[in-house]
Amino acid sequence: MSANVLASRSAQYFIDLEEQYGAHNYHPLPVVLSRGEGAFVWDVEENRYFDFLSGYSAVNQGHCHPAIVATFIEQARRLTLTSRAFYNDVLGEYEKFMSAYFGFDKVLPMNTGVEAVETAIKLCRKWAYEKKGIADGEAVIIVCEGNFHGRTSTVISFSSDPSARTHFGPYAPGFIAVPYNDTAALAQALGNPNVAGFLVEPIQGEAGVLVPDEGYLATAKKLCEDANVLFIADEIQTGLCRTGQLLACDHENVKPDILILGKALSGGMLPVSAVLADNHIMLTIRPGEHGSTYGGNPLACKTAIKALEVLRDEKMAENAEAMGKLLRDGLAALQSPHISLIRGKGLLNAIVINHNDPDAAWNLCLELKENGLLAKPTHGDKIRFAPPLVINETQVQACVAIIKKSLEIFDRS
Ligand code: IF1
Repeated sequence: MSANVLASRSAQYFIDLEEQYGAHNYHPLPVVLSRGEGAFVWDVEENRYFDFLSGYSAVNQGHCHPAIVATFIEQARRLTLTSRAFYNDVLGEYEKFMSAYFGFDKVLPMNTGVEAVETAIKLCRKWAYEKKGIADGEAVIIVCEGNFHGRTSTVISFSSDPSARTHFGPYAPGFIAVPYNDTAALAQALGNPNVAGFLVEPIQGEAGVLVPDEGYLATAKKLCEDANVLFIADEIQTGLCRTGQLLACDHENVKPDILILGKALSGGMLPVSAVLADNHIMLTIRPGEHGSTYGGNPLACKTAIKALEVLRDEKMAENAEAMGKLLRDGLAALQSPHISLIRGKGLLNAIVINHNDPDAAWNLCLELKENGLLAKPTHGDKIRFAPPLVINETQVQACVAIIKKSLEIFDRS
């Protein structure tokens, strides 16, 4: 093989291209992926890795799930986009399927997760002015400290993470933050008559997989009901079987007033998100008041139906529950002095590294990569462990062994 062809296939060749021609808005692990299947990805040198990030929980169904890919290809050859200026023979079927699958009267289809969050904010405000009777422009939405709901200017306005908001002002008004997992603080904030909604992640992902106390969601929902405030669940990362139930809210039998979905809604094929609500909320938005070019396109809708059927038919919530417990038990059994905390629900887990070296988590991820497992630190000392929900018992045990071996780097220094 000629030298220039060999060079073109080296990892460094691809890394250099991104360095020169791409915005530097990420700091990726030094690995160049070229293929994915199930719980695995392969780099350009054909090294195989367990994927413990799953596209930030967008490939819950496993990489390139054959049934989802086949559906995508079939629809891509038939009709991909009509715009909402016209009807088509897919959107209505999708909306009916989503309504029955999640138990809401209606769905508003969008594309990225943050677009769905923005849509939920607009819907909540509309309901507040036209149904609750809050004075126009005065609606307030309660959010939690440590939240992550996306990266648009409105959404980072209520972020508490300096890296997400510094020098992106001026910030949108109309939001107040309360400590996460604190129902007393929420109750106090709900005393404000202009509160329209409470936007919450059932588990805070980016903050390092913070699992709230048992009963937090149910108590918060009750407090919102009593205050005539909409409970808005951002299940973009925690939903779609990731935590061992269809939705993380299902662990407490909480039905949100507004449900926000994204990521794995398409099985990692393309951006598909959705906002679900019952008629008394959803119908406050009328024709021409909200929309999107690709929102609800036939390709997205067909793909999402299949992605949801796969989650159900392959019992991925049950597997996430069982494999998550196996993973956490396996990590606990290591009794590693380098792990100060193991937490999570289903297959949304994280470990907290017990080291004062600020690069410890990053260095461990580099070692994990060398040993065949890809993971990435979040907020310094935490490493998220979130493999695709198709991972099996043998694979979980192999991953625990990889993690055990990789932790030995801390015994060398
Ligand atoms: C990045 C985090 C995860 C989300 C929740 C809305 C969105 C996300 C709960 C917006 C997106 C992604 C975004 C990606 C990294 C990743 C992430 F680290 F940023 F926070 F998963 F934890 N609500 N999360 O987690 O959805 O618009 O991206 O489709 O921005 O670096 P999106």
